[in-house]
Amino acid sequence: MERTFIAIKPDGVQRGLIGEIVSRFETKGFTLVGMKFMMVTRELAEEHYGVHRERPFFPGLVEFITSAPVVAMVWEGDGVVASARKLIGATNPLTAEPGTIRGDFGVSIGRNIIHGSDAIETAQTEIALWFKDGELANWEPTIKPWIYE
Ligand code: IDP
Ligand code: MG
Repeated sequence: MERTFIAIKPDGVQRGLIGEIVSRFETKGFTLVGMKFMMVTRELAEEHYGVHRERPFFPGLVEFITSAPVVAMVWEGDGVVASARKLIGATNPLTAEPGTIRGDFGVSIGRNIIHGSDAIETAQTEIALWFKDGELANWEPTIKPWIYE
């Protein structure tokens, strides 16, 4: 089944939003298959955000993402990659719709609380970057028939 990589960024952790954010994915009906609370190394940050290496905000972004713990997660479900992006909302929290995580909790593009993979292929790359195989659980929630027809 489809999987995506989600990370609660240092601002989300510092602001005490871990439970709230995890709850949104759980209550939506997605399945948590991997989770770790960790400091991000500069090397991992630069690799993860490699596509933005030439952008002016890149040095600040790497500083920010390595400045406090993050919660790295893998969530599973039908259409989870695109759906998670919708739950997260637009990159700039000021223009993100109310009801989305960024729309409800943020005001600044450089403090937008959460990361989510932008495509199925990106998700596969990011999951492999952040997690080893043995860190992911292959399991089926017993509630599944009440979530999927
Ligand atoms: P996304 O997280 O919605 O996919 P991207 O455009 O891929 O957004 O940018 C990656 C991350 O880089 C953003 O989530 C945000 O943390 C940071 N970022 C993007 N644009 C800016 C900016 O103009 N100033 C500061 N940080 C930015
Ligand atoms: Mg992106």
